[in-house]
Amino acid sequence: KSQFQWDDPFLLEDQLSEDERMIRDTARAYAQEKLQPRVIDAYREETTDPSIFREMGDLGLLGVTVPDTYGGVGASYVAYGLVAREVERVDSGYRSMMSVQSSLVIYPIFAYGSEEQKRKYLPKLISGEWIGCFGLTEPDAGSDPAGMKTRAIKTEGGYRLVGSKMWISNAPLADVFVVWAKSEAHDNAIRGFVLEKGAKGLSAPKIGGKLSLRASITGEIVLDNVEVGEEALLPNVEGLKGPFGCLNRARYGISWGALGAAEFCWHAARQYGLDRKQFNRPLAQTQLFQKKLADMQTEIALGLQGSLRVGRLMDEGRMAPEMISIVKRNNCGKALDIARMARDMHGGNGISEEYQVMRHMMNLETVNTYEGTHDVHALILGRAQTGLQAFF
Ligand code: TGC
Ligand code: FAD
Repeated sequence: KSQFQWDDPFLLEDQLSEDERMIRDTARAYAQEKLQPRVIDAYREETTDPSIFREMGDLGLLGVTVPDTYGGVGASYVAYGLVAREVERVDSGYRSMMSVQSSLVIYPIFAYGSEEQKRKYLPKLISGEWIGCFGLTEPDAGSDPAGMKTRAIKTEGGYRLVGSKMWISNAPLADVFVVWAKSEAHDNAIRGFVLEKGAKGLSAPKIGGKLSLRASITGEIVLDNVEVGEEALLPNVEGLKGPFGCLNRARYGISWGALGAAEFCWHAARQYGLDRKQFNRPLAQTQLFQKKLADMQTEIALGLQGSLRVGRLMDEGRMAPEMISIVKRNNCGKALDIARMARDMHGGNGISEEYQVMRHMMNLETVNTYEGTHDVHALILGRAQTGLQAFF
């Protein structure tokens, strides 16, 4: 009979390649040694340290799936997921910074950009020298990005961008802005544009007062008649499949990341239950406590296997976006339930920043909402199995 490993029930470790384990170990060491010591203060003070991008870049943790021609390491999507899990074990905000840079900025330039755009932007984004952001959501267009109002108006030799984007991760720090707009010159189809900090009319004010994801800066993007040349257009994609192609990758990474946060909360609740005694016995020796730990272990183990399977299918080129909706929706929802449960299992201490479970719980509210809310992914899956559109 094989030994049961409580913290790796299905022996996920055995299912990883040597290279994947190596990248995962690098991410884990970085996250624990460099991110963990600063996260409590960063969250309390609502500050984002931009040097994190450079640190991640130096270790090869940005754009890991991009080939080395452009500075990446050509790793698998499973490796990308493992990086997300390790970074989010510390904080969802730090994983957000990484996944926007990798999946929402580096990926569209790699997949849809011209050779000049790739050579100009990718090496500096992958090294973390430049910080990127992705502007899709608008004040009046969140779940329904087709309703965006931002316009690209044709000018002689380029475009004039007018509009605004809302809730944009990294925006106030960004050097490179991937922005989606309806282009009059292309029958009003949605097109991607790469803008640079300092362009006249471009600004990115910080959104303050967030009670979630406080270690990751979020802003607006204001496009007040920003003039760009033809070379700013991403030439190789048109329509919503452009931004969705990026979101597929980011949502997949989030499915791993959310479980990293959940694992932190599970392990913390278990340890707390072993250490704390009430009624003359450890809390962990009560039936209710053990039932909660069993639920956490089960959901995390199943969720990780789901993400691993989707990652392998992505690496084989057999991914359908609905697969990603299943793991994004399930793993975020379950992680949020687990964090709330862990908060409760810590009693009064659970609300203290020192124990960290409440920070994860607050973060996961955002993670469950962005990149397609829990309910929007249910509608994507409902449509895929009934053939009936229930969005409108
Ligand atoms: P629909 O008619 O379904 O599709 C329009 C076109 O897009 C194509 N498409 C996809 N292509 C690739 N991958 C996917 N996942 C795709 N989903 C759709 C589709 O084939 C079609 O192409 P074509 O060529 O026929 O035109 O579009 P709809 O308007 O009905 O959309 C419905 C819905 C709800 C599925 C969609 O709009 C949606 O997913 N809404 C959620 C919005 C969202 O996820 N926003 C994320 C913003 S970015 C963000 O949150 C970053 S946070 C990052 C961080 O900090 O970590
Ligand atoms: P809405 O779409 O208004 O939804 C509100 C509620 O209505 C939700 O519960 C939703 O599920 C429900 N709902 C919507 N439509 C339906 C329907 N048809 N049927 C039933 N229920 C429905 N966006 C970017 O482009 N780039 C970023 O970098 C980025 N970073 C973010 C960072 C943070 C911290 C946050 C909070 C958001 C970020 N977003 C970003 C935006 C995010 O993707 C949106 O908030 C999300 O897609 C939801 O859109 P919304 O906020 O407009 O909510």
